[in-house]
Amino acid sequence: MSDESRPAGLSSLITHHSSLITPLDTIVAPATPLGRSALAIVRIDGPRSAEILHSLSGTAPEPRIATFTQLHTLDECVAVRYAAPQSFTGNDLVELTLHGSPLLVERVVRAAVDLGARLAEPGEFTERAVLNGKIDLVQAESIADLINSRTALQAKLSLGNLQGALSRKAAAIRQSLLFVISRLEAALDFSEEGYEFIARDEARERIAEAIAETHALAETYRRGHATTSGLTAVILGRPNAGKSTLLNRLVGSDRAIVTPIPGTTRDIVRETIDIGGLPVTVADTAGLRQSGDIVESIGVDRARDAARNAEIVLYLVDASFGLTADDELSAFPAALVVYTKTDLAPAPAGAIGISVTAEQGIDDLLSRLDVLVRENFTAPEGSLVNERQRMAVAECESALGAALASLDEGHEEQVVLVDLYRASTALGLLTGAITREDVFEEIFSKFCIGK
Ligand SMILES: Nc1nc2c(ncn2[C@@H]2O[C@H](COP(=O)(O)OP(=O)(O)OP(=O)(O)O)[C@@H](O)[C@H]2O)c(=O)[nH]1
Ligand SMILES: [Mg+2]
Repeated sequence: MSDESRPAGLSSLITHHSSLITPLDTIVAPATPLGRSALAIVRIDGPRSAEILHSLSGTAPEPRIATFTQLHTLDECVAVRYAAPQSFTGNDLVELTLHGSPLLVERVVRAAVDLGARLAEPGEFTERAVLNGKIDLVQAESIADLINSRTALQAKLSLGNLQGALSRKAAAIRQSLLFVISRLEAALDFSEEGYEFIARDEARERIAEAIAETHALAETYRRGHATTSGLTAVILGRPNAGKSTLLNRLVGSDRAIVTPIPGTTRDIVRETIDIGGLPVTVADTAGLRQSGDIVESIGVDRARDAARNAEIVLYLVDASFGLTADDELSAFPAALVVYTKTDLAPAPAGAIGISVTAEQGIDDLLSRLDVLVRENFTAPEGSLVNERQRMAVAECESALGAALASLDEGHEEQVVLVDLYRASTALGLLTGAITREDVFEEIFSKFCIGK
């Protein structure tokens, strides 16, 4: 293995990752879904990629020059060669754009394997980019989120984090901790001379500031997670309130069965729509009532469970009957109450009323939902989006709290330093500046092959 092909960048910090123990091998995978399409891309990454391209085509294109060439595997292609470290992965990388036939793609991949490449694991190209310091772990996660995004707002948040919005916040906090750490360390080293490198008050102030920033970051998780994962809105109400009719109207098709018979819906019927820029899974449920019918009563239990776990509950009430003693609104105090069938009877003054039959109040309901989602769930730039990120920031916050307490109690530098290192390590784990193999496996196993 040549020295150039060894992952550089953060490699000195990486202790456990297996690809550093064994020499870097060359990997190959289709980067586009296997199916018939206009074009398909095959990627080859690693020290032997250019050599494999040469064996496949007889050509050795200049780096970054798209070169049309004949392949001996039964196709022609446009080959682009990237020379390390100027590639997505930071390694020598080749991308072949073929005609979009699964057969042709398979032949190229197999030929590359015959020439010494190995089939890539899911996310392995991105993992290599992280190991080479081209992107950090948060950015790598954002690539997966960007690929999976279903609304423009989700894409915007993911792109912001891919471009470093969250990483920069974490790095800034870590930087200011390292400032305090280095000065407390210096004070330890020169303690006999009686030097003071940072006043306790200044250390205290900087740690308190870092706590405030870490706390603000932790607070972004609820919205960040809601934005990337989407929301659930459950339609609840007594039998015949018009729940299934509303679901069908919202999704624009006859998704759920509607009849005049109370107790029509049993299983939960779910459909995802875009509300306020986020994917919202709307769930139609069984009408709430005591029922001797075992199937129906299971459905009613499921309805209550779903509503308890939902971000949004729409509680439907037939305007002709109004709220009754059998309604369960008190169990869902945050629910949005919607009076239905206003073509037959008016909704109480000030209440939200709709009639699907007469197409009344639907636009108003939709715009209220839109505002509800935008005000409560859409994430600001640089938000935390997943549990891994949330835990790292929570660990940092708690370590900083401990460091501050030690300072206030007048403990020695060593004691304060232990917690400051813990906080800084947590931020390092967040961005991948410090890596752990199990974390890597967990993240990259969820990627597509070829990414
Ligand atoms: N006039 C009128 N009838 C409606 C309206 N919405 C629903 N209905 C009627 O009310 C009856 C019950 O509607 P569904 O949508 O099945 O009610 P549901 O709440 O899903 O009922 P369950 O599944 O039994 O809990 C049907 O006959 C619908 O056509 C409306 O806006 N106006
Ligand atoms: Mg129904």
